[in-house]
Amino acid sequence: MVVKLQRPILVGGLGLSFSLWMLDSWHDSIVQVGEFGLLSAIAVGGGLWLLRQTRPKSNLDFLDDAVVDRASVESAIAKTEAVINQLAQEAENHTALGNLREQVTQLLKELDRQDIKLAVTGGKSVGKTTLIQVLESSWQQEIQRKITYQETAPLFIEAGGKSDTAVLAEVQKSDFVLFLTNGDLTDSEFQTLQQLKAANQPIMLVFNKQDQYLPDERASILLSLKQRMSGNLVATAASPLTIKVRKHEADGSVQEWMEQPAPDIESLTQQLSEILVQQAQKLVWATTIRKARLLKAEAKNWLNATRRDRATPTIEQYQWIAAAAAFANPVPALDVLATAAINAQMVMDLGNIYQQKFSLEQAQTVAGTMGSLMLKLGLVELSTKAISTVLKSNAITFVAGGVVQGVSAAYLTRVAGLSLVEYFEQQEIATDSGTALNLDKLRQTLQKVFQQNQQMAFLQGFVKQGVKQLLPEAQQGELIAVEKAVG
Ligand SMILES: Nc1nc2c(ncn2[C@@H]2O[C@H](COP(=O)(O)OP(=O)(O)O)[C@@H](O)[C@H]2O)c(=O)[nH]1
Ligand SMILES: [Mg+2]
Repeated sequence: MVVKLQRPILVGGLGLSFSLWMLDSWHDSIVQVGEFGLLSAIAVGGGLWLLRQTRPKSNLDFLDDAVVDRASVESAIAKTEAVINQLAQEAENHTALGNLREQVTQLLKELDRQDIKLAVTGGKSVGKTTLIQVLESSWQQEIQRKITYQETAPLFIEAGGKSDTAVLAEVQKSDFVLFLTNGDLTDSEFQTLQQLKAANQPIMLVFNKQDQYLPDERASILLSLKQRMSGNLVATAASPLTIKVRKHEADGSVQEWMEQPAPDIESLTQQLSEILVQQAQKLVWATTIRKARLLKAEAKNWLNATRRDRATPTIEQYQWIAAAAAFANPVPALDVLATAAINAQMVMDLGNIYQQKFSLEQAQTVAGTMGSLMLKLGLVELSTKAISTVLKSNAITFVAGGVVQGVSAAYLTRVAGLSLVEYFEQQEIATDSGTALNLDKLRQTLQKVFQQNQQMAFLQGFVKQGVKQLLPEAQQGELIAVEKAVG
């Protein structure tokens, strides 16, 4: 391999110019040492100096900004416990309780965990295994903490294996993540990095196999990585390619031999050491907070499932009450329909299930608000039309008097009820007794739930069910006869 040192066509900051100047001036003195020496000089010059610049923007900053101390971890664990206790209160013998409680006990122990968990992730064959081996055998870190390495399953593999989501969830349980790439970031790499950052995961982007590039390519990749990843970034060569070394003897003869360059991981170990010396304790606490939040989400899922089991029959009950009312009095204008469809009592009942207590007056306000939102969003008109269409296509127009209104009222009640349930599910558990509605969120939820329940297949089933509820047996018999005749 012949390395030709060219001045990279890069415009960088002062640091970069300085590193180029250093390379130039080192060039003369190093050249006799042979290409291997030169390679390391390039690594030092092109890598280290470039990277120095990125250091102040470390994405460990959040550890400084946010309060990460023992008290904040304890408070996160307490919040998780509160959700678990709530579940125990609402579903005494829930099968998940034992496991959830066990995990809380583990979390409390984590507060004083000494060893550091380092996850190494990235695509297939980026050098994860190799890097771990090199780090284990050669990194003498200054703090007396045991470091356990964990190589994840490879990311970005289309078929088979672990899903990226599963890998990312697992990675969040480690204290620090080394994310390996072998060149400029692909879209999926970039997105994954963003996700990890969004999850407050301390991370370092490692450009491994940098030996595979010529110095100017290497520098431009680093620059591009630096622009896309504002934070920790280092370049390494965990297992550099063997290179041919040529030595000119005094007698004019030339000797050549192959040499295995030593791994180049110094900038990585230097930065890692610095981070660990300053932040090890905070890293462990931050991990514990992340784990507490994951556990809280798990407990909340169980709680929401339990509550939904109780909410569903409630919604169904009010749905048919609304249907009967609108059927019996089938002259309502659209707005009356919307308002009548959302029974304040249903709001109260659902609120009770979700520990959001409303007075009757508050519940009436919520019902009214939802009614006018549904009108404004055009849901009332849309659903009435869709339901008429379904009824017509089933050749049952002759019973139309009141049926459209009845089924529409039932349908809108259902959408309102499911929206409320979904809205309540997103609320924090207990503590906040605030019943002020977040209108924006409610609007979004309504639209989403409406769309989910608008599929033709669902509507057809729903209309049939509605007709069954509203019409006496005899008429239904006729209906079926008509359907059969037509179909
Ligand atoms: N040229 C070069 N090859 C490397 C480097 N690091 C790892 N490799 C090679 O890349 C291949 C895949 O490495 P491995 O550690 O198994 O990747 P993993 O799938 O991410 O665990 C192996 O052949 C390694 O020798 C490096 O820095 N430079
Ligand atoms: Mg591997």
